[in-house]
Amino acid sequence: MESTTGDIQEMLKRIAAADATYKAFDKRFAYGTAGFRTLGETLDRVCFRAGVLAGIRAKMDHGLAGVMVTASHNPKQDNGLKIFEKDGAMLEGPWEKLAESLVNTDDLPAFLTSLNAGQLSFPGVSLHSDIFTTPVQQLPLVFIGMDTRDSSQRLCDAVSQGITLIGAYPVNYGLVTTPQLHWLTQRCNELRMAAPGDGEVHGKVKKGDFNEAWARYFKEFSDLIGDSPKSRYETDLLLDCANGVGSIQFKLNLELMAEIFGGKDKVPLNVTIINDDEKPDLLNEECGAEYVHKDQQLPHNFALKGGRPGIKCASFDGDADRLIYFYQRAEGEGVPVIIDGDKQFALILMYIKSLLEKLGITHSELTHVFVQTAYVNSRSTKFLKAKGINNELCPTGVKNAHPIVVGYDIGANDEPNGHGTIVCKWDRVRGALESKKDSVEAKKIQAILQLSNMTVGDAIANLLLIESILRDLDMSIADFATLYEENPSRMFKAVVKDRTKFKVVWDESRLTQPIELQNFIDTLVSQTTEGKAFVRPSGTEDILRLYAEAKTLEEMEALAKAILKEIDEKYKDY
Ligand code: NG1
Ligand code: ZN
Repeated sequence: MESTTGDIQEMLKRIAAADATYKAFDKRFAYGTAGFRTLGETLDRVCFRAGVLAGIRAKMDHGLAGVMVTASHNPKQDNGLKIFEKDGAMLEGPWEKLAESLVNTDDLPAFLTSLNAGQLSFPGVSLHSDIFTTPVQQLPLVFIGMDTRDSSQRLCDAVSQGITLIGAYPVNYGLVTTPQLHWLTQRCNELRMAAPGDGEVHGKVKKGDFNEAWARYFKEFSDLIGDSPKSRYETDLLLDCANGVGSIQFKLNLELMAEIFGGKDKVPLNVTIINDDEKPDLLNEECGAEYVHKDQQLPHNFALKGGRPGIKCASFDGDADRLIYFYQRAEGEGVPVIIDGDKQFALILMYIKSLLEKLGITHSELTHVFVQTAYVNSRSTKFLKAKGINNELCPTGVKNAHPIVVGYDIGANDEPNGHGTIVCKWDRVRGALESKKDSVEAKKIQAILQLSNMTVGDAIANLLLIESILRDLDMSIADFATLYEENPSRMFKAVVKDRTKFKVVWDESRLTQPIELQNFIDTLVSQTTEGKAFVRPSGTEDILRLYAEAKTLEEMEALAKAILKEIDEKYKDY
């Protein structure tokens, strides 16, 4: 039903009144790689306005969008918000621009009026219906979720208010992991597409559907392997949940797995959880995937529940979309042996590729790609090449990998920090497997792909997927770590006056400006055994990042030191 002018004026009045209750800050909020992300106490108005935007997004396109309130692995005082599409994919680029303008406008009602009248336009955004009208056929819904931060509930309420006042409907899932919310949103979208007349479909999407689905997928794969004894695979796993929402959700998975398998002792995975305190004060504090990976430290409480040399361990980050595997090599050693995202996905792709080879399915029949960032260790690249895994680089950020991945039948993308996913075109996979569909290999391929959360990188899904493969291949955590041996590498930060002046080639592996700095790096790298180094401006922090790698730790450190010195001496004020 069309809104009358009076209705619209009334709606705008309410929006203006609510907007005025939120504190404005004298700064521009940017929609970066991870959405809006900064100090939680500055985000109330941003969240209210982003709620308005998400409501509009849902109205435009078959009535569905998602908003997750989280700052992931970042410190507890931060918070953030990410908007995503009905199929669980990241918000479309042009809409990000609109979101940023709307959130930062001086006059929200005037902005909305101009937007609706077409006086304000954003390339790539097509508003094919009135933003103030609520379609009745398929209600515009926005699925909302949050992590365990102090500010999350308050910010979620602000998001809900924005959604409601623009005439859309918030569906609040409370404490969920980021990938869980992406999946629930696309699940609802799928059900809606299957039953377009059913206006109540969303009521059938429960947050536990996610946990149930993955418990079942894990069991289905497990049934294919059978329970023959394993000599190397370790069923015990020590899991660090970063004191975040991942522990709440994964415990549900474990309960459901115990039910499905007919008892906890029948589940071929025995998880002991550490850092499962939901107190917001402890979130990501000396624990979690980012801490273990970047600081190269064992998480807090490691030894509390049986952590010791050789024990298989893993860490989630604060919203459970990153996963890092690790173990302690020897008593007293603080630096863990880390199995990063690249190695996890090398294992997954190798596994699938070997099953395809057993079935005689070639690359041209079912294409695959593994998309990584310039941060990949060069030993990983060599390994993948030797194994015949088709490998491409893309700039940092999932949205950059997505367009490449969808060009293949099976595609994975990851970042060393533990974020990654594998997706497929089900019709192509099923088509290629059709004549062999009764073989155990074909069943395993499908069961493994089913274990992947194809909407976004998911720590819970990836853990169950990787454990399934390790068990089938009868591999220990030490075997996993030695899949290939990385060169020593590290990331460094350099502060410069204006990082935007540093320009890079598309895949970020080289500077195009200042070219003298790139030449300097090239010369040093050519003098270093298996040297690799690059500098790029961070997309999320006001710094330059330097990646350095070499055959030995000493050479790597010397390489990094020389580049940092050069930046400090010649490019600080560039
Ligand atoms: P920037 O700050 O652009 O390097 C960082 C991570 C990304 C990704 C984003 C979003 C590294 C080197 N970079 O990006 O992988 O996670 O944050 O959170 O880890
Ligand atoms: Zn995260």
